[in-house]
Amino acid sequence: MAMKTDTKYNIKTTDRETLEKWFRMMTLGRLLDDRAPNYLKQAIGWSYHAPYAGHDGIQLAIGQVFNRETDHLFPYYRDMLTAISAGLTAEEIIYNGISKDLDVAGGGRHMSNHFAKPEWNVHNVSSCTGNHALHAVGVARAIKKYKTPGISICSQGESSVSEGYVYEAINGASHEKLPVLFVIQDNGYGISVPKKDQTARRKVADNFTGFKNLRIMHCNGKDVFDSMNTLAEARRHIEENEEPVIVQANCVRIHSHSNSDAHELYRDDYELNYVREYDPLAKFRRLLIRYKRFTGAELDAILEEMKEVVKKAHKAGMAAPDPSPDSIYDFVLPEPFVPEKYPDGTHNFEGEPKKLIQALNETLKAEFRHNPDTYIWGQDVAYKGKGGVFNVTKGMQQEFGRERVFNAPRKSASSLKGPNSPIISGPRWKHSSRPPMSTGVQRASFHPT
Ligand SMILES: Cc1ncc(C[n+]2csc(CCOP(=O)(O)OP(=O)(O)O)c2C)c(N)n1
Ligand SMILES: [Mg+2]
Repeated sequence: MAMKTDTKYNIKTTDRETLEKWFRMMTLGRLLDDRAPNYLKQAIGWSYHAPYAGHDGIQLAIGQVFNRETDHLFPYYRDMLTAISAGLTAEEIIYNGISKDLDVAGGGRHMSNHFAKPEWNVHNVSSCTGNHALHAVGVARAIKKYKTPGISICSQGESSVSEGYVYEAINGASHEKLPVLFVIQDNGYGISVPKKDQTARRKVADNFTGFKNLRIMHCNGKDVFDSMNTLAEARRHIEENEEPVIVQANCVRIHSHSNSDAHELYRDDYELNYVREYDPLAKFRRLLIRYKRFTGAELDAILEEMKEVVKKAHKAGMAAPDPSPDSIYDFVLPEPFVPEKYPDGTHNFEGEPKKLIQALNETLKAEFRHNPDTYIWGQDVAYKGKGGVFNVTKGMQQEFGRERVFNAPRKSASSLKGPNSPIISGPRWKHSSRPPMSTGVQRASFHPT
């Protein structure tokens, strides 16, 4: 399964400029990752921090393959380096960590360590592990339906793959051949639960080997080059073969799960030592020196430079304003729709009384005629003339075609997630640079840019 054809990046031939760029980002990331717990200790903020150390190779690679002009990225709470590699600055990471108004993810509203930049389609995701797999698939459906370039990238830990909705997401992506890159960062644990207690296979991605239209690849997520080559090949495969790919990246978790966990309680000294020995940043540094691409002194100079960047960002973070208390209700609910025809919401239409089902059916059809960006799908909505258990969608597939009205697998979670649909504003969230609303029924507004 894991055919790798692209060995573009390696320590001998990758240009020096690229290597330096990677080392800078990896160094910056680790300085911030190591510093984040201090903010909580000093009661400044960053109440939740899940350190990424040990996932460095794969996270660097996710950010590097992500193209902010065309793609959509759904990172998870451990993805600090992914966010930096995608382009977020040290200031942006700190504003997010200590919930400042300038936080680009959501103006300080989201739980800390949830990195996003909606302006670039680096999306805000829920804290429910793996839930964003559905959203990534929904956006990929929009990319495919609207024939826009780009892919959707979903990143998550290995234990969250056992969630039912992740099955729905992968099943949907493979069934509809959607351009999704699922990256599973396997650090061997879901908090304190080892993966042998999560699923029968050692590599959870292999649970999906029977799926059609799906390529599964494995890589060493601790190794920058293997991660870069695997994700580059995965991206090529998605674009050329028009089907999803799962990449399972083998990582280690050097620290505790988060700042509310103490891994000494369930990991012995032997294990704590060996995960530190696998430190991907230390390995990358050793390689750069051993192959004479950089001297130790040059790398130390970069480290000092990055320390200055972090110091400056820290100062900016401490001086930045908190969100104004008046803004507490902003972006919680969309502005109410005020209809032009009946502004107070009551109509004065006189006519023959109709059955509710007929009225729903006619309303849906009227909206579908009015707005070509409307879609409906789900279990039983499209079969011949039936149109659902109560015939609400009767006649719609015949009138609007299979592209807009179609049956879907039995998947309750994904049907209920608003953004799991082309009913989404993207690649640029249209309404605001803040988190998008997630309502079940909206007008579609997918705006290729
Ligand atoms: C739906 C849901 N259940 C449980 C949790 C609590 N929780 C937070 S992280 C986590 C473990 C996730 O492990 P994994 O997916 O392997 O990612 P890792 O943290 O190891 O990177 C759990 C159970 C949650 N956030 N959401
Ligand atoms: Mg894990």
